[in-house]
Amino acid sequence: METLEKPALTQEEQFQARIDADVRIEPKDWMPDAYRKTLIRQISQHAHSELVGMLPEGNWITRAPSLKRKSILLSKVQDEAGHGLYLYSAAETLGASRDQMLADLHSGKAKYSSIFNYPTLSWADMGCVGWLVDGAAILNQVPLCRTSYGPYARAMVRVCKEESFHQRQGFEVMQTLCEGAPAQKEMAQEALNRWWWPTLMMFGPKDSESPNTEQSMKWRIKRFTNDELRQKFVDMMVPQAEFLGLTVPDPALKWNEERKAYDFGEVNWEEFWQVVKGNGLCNADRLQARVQAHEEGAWVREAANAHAAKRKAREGVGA
Ligand code: BYC
Repeated sequence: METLEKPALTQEEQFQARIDADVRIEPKDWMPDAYRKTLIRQISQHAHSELVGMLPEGNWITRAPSLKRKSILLSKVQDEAGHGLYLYSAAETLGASRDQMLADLHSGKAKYSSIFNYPTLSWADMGCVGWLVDGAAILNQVPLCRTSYGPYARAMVRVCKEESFHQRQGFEVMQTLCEGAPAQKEMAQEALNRWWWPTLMMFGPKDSESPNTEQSMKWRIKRFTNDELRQKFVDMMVPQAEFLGLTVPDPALKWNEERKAYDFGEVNWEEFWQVVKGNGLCNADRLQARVQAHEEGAWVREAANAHAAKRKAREGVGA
């Protein structure tokens, strides 16, 4: 009797079968070009966000209200630099060059998170960045610890541990202000009013308008959609705002008993796309500060390279 042989799986089908079985993809494994490209795009944008993300908080290091607050803020900003480094390294395992990634950031070609194009105007903004922005980052990044690409997933484990500390410190800044004088509580409310909507934008466009979500979900690069994470964020943050005695600036916000989730108002997508396109309040300043820091750091890179070359020659590496 004739047996019907199953046609062999294509390389792409084998790849998808590994993803579906939750087997991690490692740098030397075969992968579709589009998977590699999507990962380089997402990881490098993420790395850039960490670097640019140092600037709004860096703005307050010299003006922190106490030595304790100053040293906490300083180490938080240093952590962000470290996150950028893990992420650039993860992108390099996919064949991306660090010089090229940085050149794309400096020329304005590469994207980074919209949130860092808003100014930090008061000390309460340090509370809001930690509480809301890092809170959003954690919600987005904890699932990325299970992303399908090994080096990215492993980098995220450490990033998330540090982000949890950052978020706690932000909440604690907010709590201190809310339990303080009326003027301090007002400052906290005013900061929440400015940061709430931009934080909701961090999760990206609505699913129906997100060109990358569907494929990234199939490849398990993303484990939740933009809208799913945004909803989780609102559900997590509203009780925290209530605990602080603050009002979330959204008149449409309402608990929906049927969905067991909050209904909330529409994000201003026009503002989001303007910021993404480079027209936000601080886009130009942020890029200029990054370019200047890179130029001023040239001597450090040159010295490190010269030192490495000398050591290589002395130890006969490569001989
Ligand atoms: N800002 O198809 P979509 C942090 C772009 S670090 C700017 O949904 P995707 C922190 C998107 O790139 C925060 N651009 O894209 C650091 C795409 O454009 P391209 C960063 C945005 O990739 C220091 C287009 O819009 N976190 O929290 O499937 C201190 C269409 O979007 C934004 C990460 O990078 C935005 N908000 O989903 C404190 C996490 N949203 O590339 C805190 C990893 C979307 O096609 N990244 N765009 O030209 C991700 O999870 C995903 O890339 C996103 C977007 C959810 C952000």
